[in-house]
Amino acid sequence: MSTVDERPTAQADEPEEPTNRPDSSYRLREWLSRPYVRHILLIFVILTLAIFPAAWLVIHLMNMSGAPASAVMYEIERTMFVFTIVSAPIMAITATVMLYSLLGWGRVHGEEPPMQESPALRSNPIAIYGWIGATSLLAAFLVIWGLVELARITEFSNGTTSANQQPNTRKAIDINVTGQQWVWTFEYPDQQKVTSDVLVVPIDVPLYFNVTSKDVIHNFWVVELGVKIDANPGAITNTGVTPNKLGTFNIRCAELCGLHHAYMETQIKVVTQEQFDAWVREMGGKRTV
Ligand SMILES: [Cu+2]
Repeated sequence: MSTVDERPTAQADEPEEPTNRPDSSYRLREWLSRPYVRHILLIFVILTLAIFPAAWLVIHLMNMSGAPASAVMYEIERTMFVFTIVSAPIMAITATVMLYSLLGWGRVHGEEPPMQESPALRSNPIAIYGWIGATSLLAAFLVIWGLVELARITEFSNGTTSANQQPNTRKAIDINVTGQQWVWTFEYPDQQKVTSDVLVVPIDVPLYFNVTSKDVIHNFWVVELGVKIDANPGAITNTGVTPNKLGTFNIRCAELCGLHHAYMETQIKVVTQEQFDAWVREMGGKRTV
């Protein structure tokens, strides 16, 4: 009898105190009205907004040498940008809580006593289901986007079909890529086996790479075109790309392969079909079909 009488009295006397009532919206409003929550939210919004230009700047700096120079690289960059943007709020809230815990928590403001403990979230359904729901949606989005992009990139890189079996209207050019400590060599089997240490290719024509190594494992990386595949001794790996931008771009080795790994680099020159034909003739091969 006495407990029943006391409860409403206690509520009337201390309306500010969170009660045991299962009223989530009241608890949420009460939580949002606390000064430290407002500070945390402010830092969170500022950090989230700061990540957007940072993501743009990273891609801009990456592209100073001319990327994207193929549809594959365009898709890769778009994925990096979208993933950065959608995960920015999660990154920001983690950094905010860390920063506030390190720097702001337990500070004494004037006469206020320091806070003894953090607020409990475990009995707040809005916080619990909101967090589970938001992170599940985010994870599902990343998985679906990733699978769709993977399929598109596989298609743009000519999949796993060799050049002479491609359904493309324009015939692909086969290029045999050989890595060895510490140079790249390119052979054009259909252009009378012209061999070069610089990759010269015509624009808008699909390329099909047969990649191997003479010694250790290397990695054939055509930076601005978004091509990266292992070069293994005794095996051939295949990938392809269609360059869609004229210019000179970078080829590097992306697998630590010994003393001069860092200097194992050359260039890809994307030229017009006429320039390519002239180059092949100059190198001693015949005109491409
Ligand atoms: Cu290497």
